[in-house]
Amino acid sequence: METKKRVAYFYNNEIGNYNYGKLHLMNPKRISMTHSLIVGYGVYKDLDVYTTREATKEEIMQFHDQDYVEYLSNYVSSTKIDFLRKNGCNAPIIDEETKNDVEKKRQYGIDVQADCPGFDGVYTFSQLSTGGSIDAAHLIINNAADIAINWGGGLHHAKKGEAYGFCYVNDIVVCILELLKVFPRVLYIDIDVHHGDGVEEAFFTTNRVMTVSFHEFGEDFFPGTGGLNSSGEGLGKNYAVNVPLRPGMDDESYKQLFKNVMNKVMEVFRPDVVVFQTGADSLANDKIGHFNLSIRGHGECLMYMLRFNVPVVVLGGGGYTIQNVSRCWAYETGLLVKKNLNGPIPVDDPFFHLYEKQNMLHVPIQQVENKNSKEDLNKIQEEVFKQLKEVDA
Ligand code: V1P
Ligand code: CA
Ligand code: ZN
Repeated sequence: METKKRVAYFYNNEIGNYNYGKLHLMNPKRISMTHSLIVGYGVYKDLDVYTTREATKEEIMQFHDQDYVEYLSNYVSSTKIDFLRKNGCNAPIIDEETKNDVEKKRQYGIDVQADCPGFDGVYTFSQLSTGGSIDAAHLIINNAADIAINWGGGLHHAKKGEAYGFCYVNDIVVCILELLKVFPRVLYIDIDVHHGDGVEEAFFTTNRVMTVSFHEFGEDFFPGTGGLNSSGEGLGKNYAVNVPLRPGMDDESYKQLFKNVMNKVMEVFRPDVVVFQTGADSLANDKIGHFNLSIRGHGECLMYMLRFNVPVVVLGGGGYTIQNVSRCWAYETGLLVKKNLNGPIPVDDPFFHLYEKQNMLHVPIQQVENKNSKEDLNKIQEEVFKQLKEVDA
């Protein structure tokens, strides 16, 4: 008989209040919107709910360079400095040299091409994102949960000494480093529409972590890494798995490929624990990604991994049509506690006005051309299987 899984959920009300800037596509409000739906649909009572704490500098420095973390933790925007000065604050706010050092900003990836703006609270925001992922790992380590969710995590692009692609601190790498203190083998799965480059890079030379990323690839799609041939180095050779895809992936083709690849991965790698990055920019109608997945299709991939009876840390990630992100992650939280959410958005939801155009949890998707032919997908699967044959875990 299948036993009920213990599902833990990390949330902090503060996280939705951080702001990347008016014109930016990353909107932390989607985390609060997800939470409201989780409460509104009554999923909350089936979860062990934890308040997310801020990760410490020492925890973050398990992966990131000290000078980068110091820079980030001291960051104060020029707007805030101007505001404080205008309001009579004469005390030194920050080392003027650090603030004005354009070279440092460039070095640490802040403000570069507007992807990673310096905004007020950028460090605390990153600490909250990372605190949830670390404590999710700890619950799994202590056998206090079978599944631990942190929708505020999943920021897969951040590099050791540099912010990148909307990500400042790589909560996923820190989470995996925690798990590696206890578990011999960790499997990382990434269904964000972008390549999970920061996580791949961090574990490129080890055979204790297998990274598997499904992503859109080609025609200058960000970040441009994650081709089939990027497969790990040294001891890590063959332990980085990439599934590069063209626009238009639909439920049927994505689910089939996902299940086939993950079945083989589980057979050859036999992980002790799974970390699942559930980026929702692979859904249809995303403002950046060009896949065409339904919320149900996306959720089926996550649920597929539960059959292997291995504990799972579930993290968020990208997602730029924010109503669909909250729909998707609330639906997936429901699935994890065996509830199949559907129907209208609860009318008393504090964000109800944002769903008014389409007030159902599941939204119809238009047919778009799938630029991946059956032959292309068979070829990719064949190549991935060839790589996995070489794995001797
Ligand atoms: O394409 C780029 C860079 C800027 N170009 C010159 C190359 N950046 C992308 C970054 C996407 C980050 C995705 C993060 C995640 O994987 C995880 C949280 O989802 C980019 C794009 C784009 N269409 O690819 N940045 C922006 N758009 C952007 C738009 C408006 C304001 C700021 C950034
Ligand atoms: Ca991905
Ligand atoms: Zn993404």
